[in-house]
Amino acid sequence: MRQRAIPCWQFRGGSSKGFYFKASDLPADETLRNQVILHAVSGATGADKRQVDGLGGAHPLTSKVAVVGPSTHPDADIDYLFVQVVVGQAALDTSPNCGNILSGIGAFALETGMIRQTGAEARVRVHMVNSGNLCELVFPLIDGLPDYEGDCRIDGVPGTAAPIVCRYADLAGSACGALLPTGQPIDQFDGVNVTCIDNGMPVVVMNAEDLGITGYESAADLNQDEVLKVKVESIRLQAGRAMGLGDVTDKVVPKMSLVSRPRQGGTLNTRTFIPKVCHDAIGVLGAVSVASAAVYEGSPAHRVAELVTGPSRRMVVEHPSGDFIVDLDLDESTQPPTILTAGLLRTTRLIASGMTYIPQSIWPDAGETDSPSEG
Ligand code: NQM
Repeated sequence: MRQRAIPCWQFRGGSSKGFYFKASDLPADETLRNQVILHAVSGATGADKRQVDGLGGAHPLTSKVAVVGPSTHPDADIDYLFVQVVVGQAALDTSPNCGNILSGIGAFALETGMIRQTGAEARVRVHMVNSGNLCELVFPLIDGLPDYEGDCRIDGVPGTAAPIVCRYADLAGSACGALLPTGQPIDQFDGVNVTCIDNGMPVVVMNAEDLGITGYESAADLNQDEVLKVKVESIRLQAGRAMGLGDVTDKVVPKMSLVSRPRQGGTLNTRTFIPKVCHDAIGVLGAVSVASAAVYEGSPAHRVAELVTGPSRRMVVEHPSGDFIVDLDLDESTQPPTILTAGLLRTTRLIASGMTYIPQSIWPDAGETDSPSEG
């Protein structure tokens, strides 16, 4: 039987890479849409960790999807649903946001004509459907299309590109409903003090030394440390329930961040499991959540952090391949301070556009297909 063609764009978004679809090119029914995405990215069965039969790159950071549609929010220009295709598990997770894939949404919306802007600078307000939060993306334009070239360098990405300023408002409780989903800044699981926090991404923050490591090991070494991974997963399953996320066995949240003193002049140092693989850097909103955890006195992150004071705080989150700058604006009239906005820089690039193909047995095509074998 012939295959069905679906328009698809590939962008690098920040330090991730993903497949961007128009919502109108996918089934409206959510269950069928998920089957289509799983097949497109992971191939038949969806459970092959090499994803050899699909588009995915066999790693959580290259197994990501954006579904983009007209805005359903009065203060946004465009809707963005993030879908994490779980590598090797025939599962999708829409509980988290992804700030990296988000950084390509403005470019995608302009490239596909979903929105139009003029002038030297685009300002695209994105509604993150996963959580209901908003983010404004500001980036250079040429003749109404994104200017990708520039001199902004971000860790985890070779070369330089045009900067995308990402301004997030109101991230607290994105997936868990509250910034501190357990109601307090310190909890204990398996005898380890942790902060369960969700400022854009549910993360469990703990001191590396409490888990028996220094926190300066390479990501590759930590990925080989089976004893550590068992300890981290045990805490994750308990923390996930305590954060109201239920059984997180097959979910990609909460992420697990092991923090230690900074070594490169930053605020604090991190090694972050997303959630079973140690990130070579750190996720965007993961970094915002870890930086936010450091605001709480006595918390594991606060204990190791070199903090600046004042209502506008630059937090430099060190990670295995460099550092990530998060600018937090705080209202210090409350105790503890309230985190108002988070700002950061990303870059993006359109890599490819075309058709991806899925079997008609999954989603039958009413008419002719575009299968190239026809030609
Ligand atoms: O935290 C990794 C990434 C991410 C997610 C992850 C992200 C974010 O590096 O907003 O960007 O935590 O799975 O893309």
